[in-house]
Parts: sequence; C-alpha cells; structure tokens
Amino acid sequence: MTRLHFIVTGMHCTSCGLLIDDAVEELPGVIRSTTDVRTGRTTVDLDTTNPPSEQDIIAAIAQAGYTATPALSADTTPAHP
Ligand SMILES: [Cu+2]
Repeated sequence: MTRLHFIVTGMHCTSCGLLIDDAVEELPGVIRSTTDVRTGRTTVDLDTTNPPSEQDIIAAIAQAGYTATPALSADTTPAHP
C-alpha cells in the first residue's frame, strides 16, 4: 500500500472534507481518503497494483471544488544527507 499526502486549500467545514474524501475514493485504486479539515491535509491510501497518479487525485479534488498540492509525508522526517 502506498500513502500520499496533499495540502488542500478552500475547505471551511467538516462536510468539505467529506466531499473531498468521496471524490477521491471514487477513483479506481484508492483504498481510503482521509481529510483533516483542521490541518488542511488529505491522506490517500492507494492500492499498489494499479494506483491513480498524483495528478488524478489532484484533478478529483479540483472537481470537488478545492485546490490540492502534493505534500511531503506528514509522518516522516526528511532523510539526512
Ligand atoms: Cu464546507
């Protein structure tokens, strides 16, 4: 399973997050989408066999009316050089 993180702008309440999760979860290859309205982040768990691209997910979020940009993983720290 792969996990992608996005920063989403334009959300103002819990139902915004639910709209985004519904839109993303309709994409083939998406296992689960979790949006935290408070932090403005969407976490998407993907099937590794045929996952949608980052652009597919951003497009689905855009269709729901929000702007998403790829974010570095929230739960990993940058590797040391
Ligand atoms: Cu809302």
